Amino acid sequence: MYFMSRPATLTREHRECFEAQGFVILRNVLGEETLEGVRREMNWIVNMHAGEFIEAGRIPNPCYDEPFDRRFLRLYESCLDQAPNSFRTELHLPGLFPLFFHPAVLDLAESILGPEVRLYPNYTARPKLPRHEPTLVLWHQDAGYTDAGMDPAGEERLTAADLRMVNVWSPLVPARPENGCMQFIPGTHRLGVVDHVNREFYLEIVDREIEPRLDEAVDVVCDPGDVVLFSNMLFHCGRPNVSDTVRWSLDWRYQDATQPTLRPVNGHLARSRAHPERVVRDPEQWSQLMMS
Ligand SMILES: O=C(O)CCC(=O)C(=O)O
Repeated sequence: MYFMSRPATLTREHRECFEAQGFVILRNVLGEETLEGVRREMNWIVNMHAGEFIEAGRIPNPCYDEPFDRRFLRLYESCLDQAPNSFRTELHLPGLFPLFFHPAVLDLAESILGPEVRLYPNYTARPKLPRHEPTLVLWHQDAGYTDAGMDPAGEERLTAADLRMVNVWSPLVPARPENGCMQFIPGTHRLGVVDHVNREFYLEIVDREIEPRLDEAVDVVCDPGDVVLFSNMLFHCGRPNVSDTVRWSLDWRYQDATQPTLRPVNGHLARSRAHPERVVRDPEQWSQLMMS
């Protein structure tokens, strides 16, 4: 069973599902206030883009009247090739704090990772546009993107498989096969890091690993408020968006903060018994930090 009702903490059933399948979908974890705050910030980013277009004389109006799931498409429909596929460094906005540091989500992360939890320095908002190759995330493991490195004591060589991470994915609009929901292949988190090839926009798992398993792919159908937890080793991709709306979503990661990130940046502490004074406190502090 992949789909669970709202948890207080990760129950034994959730944990067994996460461990056996590599993911678990938790329903209705985020409240409307959190979601509205995140959508407001996404609109703020879209306003920036609209402002630049107007200044350059490329569009006559900023399309304020368009609904959230269409406005970004309206702005870019005549120049899809110039549309950004994601926002990352832009996410240090106050309204993102209640999402990334959501107590219930952090409780879940803590129950998997232990008391020292960092927000890993890889958080992304995706306005996935219809028929837009750069937003079509190919079959991959997140671990495929992370180089190996040494452990904190400098004794052991680590790969992304050793990093003690949990990925989180959550949509701002209903995510369905038509608008490009994600797909997972259950159980593939146990296969180790497989070979990937470099495609134009993303890495892709090599054919010999993915093709025999495609029959087992499942659609990750979910609604705003739902939270998907998955392993950084799980085979996953986004379906093509063949609708006429934008599939807005966010993905972020937590990690056991006693582990190295294997990146040049360290992320931000979200829970800590050892150093509570270093935990990001509030939306204002978050908005003054950077992806670092
Ligand atoms: O949102 C998507 O379509 C893909 C997201 C993804 O690959 C991830 O969260 O690691």
